[in-house]
Amino acid sequence: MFDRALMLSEVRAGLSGHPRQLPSKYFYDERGSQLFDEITRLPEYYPTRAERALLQQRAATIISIAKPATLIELGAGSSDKTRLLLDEMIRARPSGATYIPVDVSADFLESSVTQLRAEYGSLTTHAVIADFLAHFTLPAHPSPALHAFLGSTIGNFTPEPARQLISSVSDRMEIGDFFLLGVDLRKDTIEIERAYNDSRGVTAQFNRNILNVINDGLGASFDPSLFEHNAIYNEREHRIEMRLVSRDAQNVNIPGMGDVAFAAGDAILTELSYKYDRSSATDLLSRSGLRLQEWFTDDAGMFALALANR
Ligand code: AVJ
Repeated sequence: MFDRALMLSEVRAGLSGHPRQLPSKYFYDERGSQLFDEITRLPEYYPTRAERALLQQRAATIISIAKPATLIELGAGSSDKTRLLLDEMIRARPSGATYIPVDVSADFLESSVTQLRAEYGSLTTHAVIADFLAHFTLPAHPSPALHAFLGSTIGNFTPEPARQLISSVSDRMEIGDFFLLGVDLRKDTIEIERAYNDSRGVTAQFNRNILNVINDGLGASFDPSLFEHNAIYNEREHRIEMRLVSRDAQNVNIPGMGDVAFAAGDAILTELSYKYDRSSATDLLSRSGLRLQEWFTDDAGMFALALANR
């Protein structure tokens, strides 16, 4: 599933640095994707529900502004919320629309594309198996296109990598194309922290699963039960910081790297999840060569969809 040599070099670099960290992409093996799916249905985890409600409310407006012939979705996953956009696209263009999901997981992509083809008779689909962080070329497609990056996945990126990612989208955009970005909003710390510390402990399992993924990929000897889940909101940086904290002193063997020693209380940073407001989102877009055209939020101010163009 993950490239072994790349994983070793990233794990080696991540665990040798200060602070120790692991790349968040390693949450998502099959079990991790299942656990994330479970997270999206937790009462405390509001972002997925808030974004779906916003799309339900605003899809028609977004489509009437962008008038897309093609929808290009980065990190498409199960394309679940995407249906709300596809429905409106097809309503506006009964003669046919094109959907290009871009995702690293070939299995996931193939099954969701097969499903969509069965559901939408007039839809042309081109699955692109690629890491949206890497350089990839889009297949030829009808213009204009709506490029979508939903789910507040941008929240995982610190400012400079976030700018680079959105800039690479901007570079692929043609005149007349639009970009739709889903961001989680800054709000009461208690409410944000609750979303990452659910009462059933699903987020804790999701967090610890990254150690199973490293064990499977590298033959490492992590015992996930010896690490405690920790998620706090850093108000100054406007981000959730998720860590795994060693309960005791312990050694972990990582073939190709050797023994890594943890003292009780030593932490591994596993995820950052940045929260935005209109001004910081506008700034991110403009530093990436894009102009905010519309800013849609729900009444409770939980989540936002930013619509931008060049
Ligand atoms: C998939 C990155 C949007 O940051 O909220 C959920 C992942 N981590 N609970 C997020 C996540 C812990 C999620 N993103």
